[in-house]
Amino acid sequence: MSQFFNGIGKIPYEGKESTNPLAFKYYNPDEIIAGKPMREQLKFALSWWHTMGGDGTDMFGVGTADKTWGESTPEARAKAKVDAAFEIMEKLSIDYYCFHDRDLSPEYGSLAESNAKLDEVVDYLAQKQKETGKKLLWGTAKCFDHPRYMHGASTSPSADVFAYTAAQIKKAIEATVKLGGNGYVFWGGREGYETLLNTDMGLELDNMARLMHMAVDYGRSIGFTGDFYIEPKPKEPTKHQYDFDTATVLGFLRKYGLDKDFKMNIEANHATLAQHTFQHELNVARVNGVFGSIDANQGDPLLGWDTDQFPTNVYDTTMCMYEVIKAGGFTNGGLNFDAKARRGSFTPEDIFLSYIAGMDAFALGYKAALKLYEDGRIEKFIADRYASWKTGIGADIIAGKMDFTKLEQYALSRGEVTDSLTSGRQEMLESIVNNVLFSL
Ligand code: XUL
Ligand code: CO
Repeated sequence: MSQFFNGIGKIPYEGKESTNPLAFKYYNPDEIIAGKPMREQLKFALSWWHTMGGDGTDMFGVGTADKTWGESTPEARAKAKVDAAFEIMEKLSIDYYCFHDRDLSPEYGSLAESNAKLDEVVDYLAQKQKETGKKLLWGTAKCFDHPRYMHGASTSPSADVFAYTAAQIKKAIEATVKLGGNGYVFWGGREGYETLLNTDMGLELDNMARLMHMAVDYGRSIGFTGDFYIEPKPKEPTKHQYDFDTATVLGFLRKYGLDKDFKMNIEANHATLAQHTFQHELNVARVNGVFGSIDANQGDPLLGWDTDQFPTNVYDTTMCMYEVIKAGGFTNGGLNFDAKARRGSFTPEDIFLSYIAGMDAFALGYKAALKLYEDGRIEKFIADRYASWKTGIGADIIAGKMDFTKLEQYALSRGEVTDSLTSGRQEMLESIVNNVLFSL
């Protein structure tokens, strides 16, 4: 097998005192943490689209990084991408990867030909997985870049486009199942609208649900036992994406009876675009029993678009992992780096340096989150704050023993309630977080 990164060896864990840029300072893959090796707790995944395909092209300029992998034909490039990806995963101690069908193998002249070429790459991936033990976290289909999807895929006004979408997703689910993936993602793509002046939103939403039901039926019929995910995002590429945020998606899933098969794939930068914190989205998913997986990245708070930066904000990774711990850890999901090195970070080393930055930020965040959880002050504060629901009138309300008339009687006899209000202590709690974070 050819090596693509000859100058870079396996990235070692050297600890926090190390100044070697090509070493982990916090991510120690085999260190046992909360009963499992760190690599199993964090379940890092490489994103095929950014890492193997993204060359820095943006609206103002062409690519800056060479992602041709030394090949000029699409077939040879697809195979070289596999070799290069497995080399990156091996050297970075990343156990999982995620793909869109067209990241693995592009579109050819017809759907049948595209399918046949995709099969070849999937067979090669299966062989590489067997040789290396690397795994597929989730698969998805790129139903948004080809011009046929200009008005959406399952929400296109064209029924033919709906049919094409179904065919493409059928194949992507087959590839996911063949590679043993435990997740299949629906990210909105162009499922949304630009103007309501040309849009039948009711029909589009019904159709989106129709397609998802078909996906579930087909996936289960070919032995997919994992989770289907929706990845909420409020805008971009369309002005209004139907999968706006977790709460919106929950309403959709429940309305259409999809909530038993779908969970959320929460992306940090998408949360920011929805004017939520990353933690908010994770929390909404957790308390509603639909937390699934994470697209790890970060946005720029001053920009209104999806910058997909590698996550380095440890405060955010800490609060993210705090939610993951409270959700009971990952089951089928994991931490997929839906992140790209900046356009100016164009060298092969930048791939490694950016993953090291993101992985260390999550390892550190996980350690801090565990410490925060074990410290117990935050959890105790929350429990105490709601103590009035454990006994007396609160317990009676929860037990369903009360109604408006009885509550009115209670309120009349109880009188004013100010004496049962306590401070929210936000500043004290924020300082506890700092205390735990910076005494690591
Ligand atoms: C787009 C995005 C996608 C999904 C997979 O914003 O996040 O890459 O993660 O389709
Ligand atoms: Co994403």
